[in-house]
Amino acid sequence: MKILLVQPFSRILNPFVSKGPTVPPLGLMILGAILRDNGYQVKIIDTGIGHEGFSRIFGEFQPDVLGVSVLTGPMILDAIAISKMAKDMFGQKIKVVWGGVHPTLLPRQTLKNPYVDTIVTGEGEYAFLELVRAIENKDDLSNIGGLAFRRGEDVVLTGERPFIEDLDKLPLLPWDLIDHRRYLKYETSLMTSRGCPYKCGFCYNETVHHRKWRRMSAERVLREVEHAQSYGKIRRLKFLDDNFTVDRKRFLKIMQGLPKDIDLYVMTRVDNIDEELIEQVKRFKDVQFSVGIETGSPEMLKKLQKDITIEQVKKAFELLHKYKITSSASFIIGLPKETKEEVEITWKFVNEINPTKYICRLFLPFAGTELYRECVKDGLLKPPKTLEDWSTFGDDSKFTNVSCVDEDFLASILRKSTIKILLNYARGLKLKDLYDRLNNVIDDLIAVIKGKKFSTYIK
Ligand code: B12
Repeated sequence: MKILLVQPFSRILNPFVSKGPTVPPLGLMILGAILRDNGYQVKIIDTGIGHEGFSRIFGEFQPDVLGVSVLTGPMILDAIAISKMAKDMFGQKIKVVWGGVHPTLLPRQTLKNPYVDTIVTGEGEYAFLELVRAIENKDDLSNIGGLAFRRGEDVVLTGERPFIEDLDKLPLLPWDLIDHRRYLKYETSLMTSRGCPYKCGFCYNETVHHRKWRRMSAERVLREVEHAQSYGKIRRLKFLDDNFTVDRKRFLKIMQGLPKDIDLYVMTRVDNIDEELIEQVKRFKDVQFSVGIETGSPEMLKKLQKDITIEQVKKAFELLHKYKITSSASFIIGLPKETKEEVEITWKFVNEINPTKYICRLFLPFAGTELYRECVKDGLLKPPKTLEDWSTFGDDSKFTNVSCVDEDFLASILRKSTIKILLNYARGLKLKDLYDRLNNVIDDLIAVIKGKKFSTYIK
């Protein structure tokens, strides 16, 4: 059996972040490793780094199963197009399986799409292996937990599977299954825990992970780092965990075991930042702490259930500035019922805490979040009726405004933000990086002209 795993194209582009750092399709890589260890032939295509045409890939590889990873937003359209192409070429011979956050949250609506046969909800590792085996042996799917599929006019949901408790048992990332040089050249992204104990109103975590935080042990994380390093020297290590510092002892152990001649990127919370934490990271070449602040308004902060205060934010940023740690702060504007004054408070607060890097996004009421339910209940949002309707999420030209602020004002703040972000970015850019990145784009263009690649874009 041959399985083709695809990361669809996300049209959310930032031309100035360049073609450099690219996030590897970590979910698909782990699925690929498990399938391969169990004797299946696997190919992974990440449309984010460009690829040959799908008709050629399908024609040459002749997959029996197509697995597609889908988030809410524009990538839905690409996921549908790839699935349709597979069905057009192979008919019912190919089984199309979707997984990832979006189909996990909305399996029934997703299955209304005729090109999707089965959905794996939640963690995919063992559910997908069991599904592939069942497809191979033409077994009934209803005994496999974590699936959704059509039976006649009905949709069958086989129920949630228990979480994978021991993440240490997962295989090491199979960098050889992807063009690892493209991913490891600038930074090495890893995910060493799942879930988050907090309950932020805009996050999917409560619904999908039930606020249960599970982690790899420090030893296992260090083995993963060493494994990645065997593919080439690590320049920057980026931990994509929703919150990397939940377990302080684990964090300190990992920091002590890492090579010191690297840059480090960690996502954390302001209430986790103190002198002890900073002491552990000072020895690295460059350290970036990324935190979600979301708003400068104390009322909004409460509404978001972030469980942090404006004072904690200020204190954390004082420390980060004192120790010259690179900080990255993200904010959201256009929150449900947010007023113009509250948006202005946020903008002022950004300038007050003055993070090194900064992201400002428009609020999107994602399914499976507390604020989504609230927006629907309060009549601020009509629930999107089709799978395609969700593809507009993240497309700034079609945003749904659930705030009390007019769209022009929100757009003006976003424009001001973008200028600030770009100026900060340009300030931090090293000449060598610029050269590397331009080089990459030129390589890509030559490949496209020679017909070796289907698409190129600057990310
Ligand atoms: C890296 C990342 C990205 C990458 C790509 C991620 C990817 N490979 O899919 C990029 C930068 C493109 C991205 C974009 C966006 N992202 Co993002 N991203 C992440 C991040 C930080 C890590 C993803 C990851 O690698 N996880 C680790 C792996 C192991 O988990 P996984 O991918 O979920 O895969 C597991 C299961 O889902 C399942 N599975 C996944 N795919 C498949 C496929 C098959 C066939 C099967 C069987 C199973 C399966 O099995 C895997 C193993 O258990 C997550 C946060 C997080 N904690 O996950 C946010 C997250 C996924 N992103 C999110 C959001 C909001 C976005 C954006 C909308 C943000 C924006 N406005 O710009 C865009 C959407 C773009 C679009 N739709 O076009 C939300 C999800 C919201 C949603 N409802 O989909 C998350 C959860 C962050 C959050 N806490 O809110 N993102």
